[in-house]
Amino acid sequence: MNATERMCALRAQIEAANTQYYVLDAPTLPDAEYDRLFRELQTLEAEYPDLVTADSPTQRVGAKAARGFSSVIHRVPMLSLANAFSNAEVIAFDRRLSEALAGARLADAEIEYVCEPKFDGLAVSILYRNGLLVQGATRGDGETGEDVTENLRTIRAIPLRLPLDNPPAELEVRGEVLMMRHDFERINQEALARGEKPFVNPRNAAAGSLRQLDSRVTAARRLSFFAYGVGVVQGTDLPETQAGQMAWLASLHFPLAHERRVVQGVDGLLDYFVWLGVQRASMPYDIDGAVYKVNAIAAQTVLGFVSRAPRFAIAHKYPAQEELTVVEGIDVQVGRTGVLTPVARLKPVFVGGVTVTNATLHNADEVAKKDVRVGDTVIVRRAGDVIPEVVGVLLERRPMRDLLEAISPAFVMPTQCPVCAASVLRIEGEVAVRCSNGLACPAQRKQAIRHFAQRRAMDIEGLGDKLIDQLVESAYVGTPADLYRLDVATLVRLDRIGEKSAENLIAAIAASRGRPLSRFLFALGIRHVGEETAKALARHFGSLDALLTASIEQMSAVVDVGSVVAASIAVFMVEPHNRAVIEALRGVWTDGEPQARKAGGLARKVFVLTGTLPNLSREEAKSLIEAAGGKVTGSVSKKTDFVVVGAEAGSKLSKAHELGLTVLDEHELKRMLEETG
Ligand code: 5U1
Repeated sequence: MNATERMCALRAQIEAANTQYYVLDAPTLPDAEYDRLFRELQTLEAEYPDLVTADSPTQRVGAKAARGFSSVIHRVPMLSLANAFSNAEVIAFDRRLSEALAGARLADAEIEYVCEPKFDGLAVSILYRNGLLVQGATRGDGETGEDVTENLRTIRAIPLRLPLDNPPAELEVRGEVLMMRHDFERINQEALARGEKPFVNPRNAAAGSLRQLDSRVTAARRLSFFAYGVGVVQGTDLPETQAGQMAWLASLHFPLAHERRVVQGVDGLLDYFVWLGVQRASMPYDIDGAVYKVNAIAAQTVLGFVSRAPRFAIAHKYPAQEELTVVEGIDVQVGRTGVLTPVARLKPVFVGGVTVTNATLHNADEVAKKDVRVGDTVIVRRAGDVIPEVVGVLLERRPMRDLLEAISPAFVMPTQCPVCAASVLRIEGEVAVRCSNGLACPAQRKQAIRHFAQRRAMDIEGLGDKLIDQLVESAYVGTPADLYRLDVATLVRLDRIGEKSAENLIAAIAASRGRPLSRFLFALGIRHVGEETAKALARHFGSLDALLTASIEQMSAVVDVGSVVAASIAVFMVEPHNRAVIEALRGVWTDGEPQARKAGGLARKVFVLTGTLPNLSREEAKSLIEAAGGKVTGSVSKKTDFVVVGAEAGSKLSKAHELGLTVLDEHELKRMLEETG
């Protein structure tokens, strides 16, 4: 192979790896191998500069800094979308369209729509001439944007050349540039390590990164891209549906949201909105709603545009997840393990669908870094079910600094527990500080009971926070074991507890007897023992007594349990107070772990999920498999029993074929679950 051939092969191999990694979510090359190929190509190109091509992966990062961005006029304007903030507005949208299309004899039944996430990023346009990426631009005001070609070229998810033998003379692909949450965390950590101010959210980070004059900086930020449409097209015919056009873009190696769906009618839209809302928290990037588009392009053409927005599409927005409010105080809360957490008391603000009055400030270092003071205007964020947090301070809104220094000095972590006044310890190597009083501290006691009773642990219905506070403060309950000694006569002595509620609570406590060992182990609140670890321990040891007599080595041998977890369990179990509580709780848990409903069914079968299943989310499929006794892992190996595939399955499917594994689709999985159930 001569140098030209080798360079050509390397380029193809590197771009294929980029597509696998960034577009198909299915990496094929280890990072070290990718870097080795990349360096080999760089060396060859340095030796033969005349053979460097514009679409070479080495050319994604321009070496020199630009002076400024020139303007790009959008030949097809980049429109914005009308917004719907309620179901009623979506229903009105569908009705408007149905009437307009019925008039044009294009719809007599329900309208077919394409639904996709509304990315919380920046809209861009990418122009390919004869298959080569020649220009990239921001949306700007929709008519004129900025030329960010060099920066867009650094995004590895964007093809530099279209994989077509006869590419169209011109193709403009539109979509959104965004930053994945994990990349956001990483660049913020790097910024903090350099003593710089972190970005407030992934969208700001993506915007700041895309508008860098030096594309090397953009490259280091690792932006992502998702396509959602086309602009100028010359020299090819496009499919006649929106979904068809999207599938065509996917075949050209453009990344598309996995959460795309085709639905029927307004019910389909509203169901999709709820479904996407559930996916939202576990998606790797931020979205702020769903976008609905009429699927048939002929119908889109008939519907046309109204002012600056297409009439055939709408963005259905989730309630805002970030809002501004004022800090009214900084309290310190004591958690289950005694950790002291500063919490901002806020002027109530509606964010992410709920009224927020408190937001975590994490720890003293975070408060110092963000320099949050009483009286400050702050950005509060609530993502999914996550505890609201203070993202940052709007320093420009801070009252005069000197004045503030006098009335609201910088926050200092107390040296005594704010609840029991015991001394506070800072553990070596940890940012957190802890109350030294253990379960003698009422705050820790309350949290331990809360943890024990929660739905995922012993699931004691009706034992809410207020009641736990009352029970602990009245000294009726000091440990979880005391719950099982309560009676109606004792409960009715508490304020605001009637006979009926007391009876219900006693019944709920009784109903929690007999929960499986895994739930009980999780309920004990041993450090580092989460639900999955508790399940693994229960499966392995079968009984609590077997675990109590196990050595650290025997515990470490359990999958999912390392030496740190094993040591933590051992420390918990030798503590006399903990042993006494466990002894007092005998009879409350049931040894053994529920297995697959039919012996030999899916028990211990190992599944891998890949691609998007038509009706089940990954989480749903995982819990169904686990409920039937199976296990879901992330990578395909000889130990895998079944690979469940959906749309756009990547290299895991090829690997399954290579290893001769059994491949199932969603339908077959459901049948298997039914048969073993
Ligand atoms: N996901 C998505 N976002 N977004 C924004 N699709 C989409 N489509 C758009 C815009 C402005 O416009 C087309 C409907 C023209």
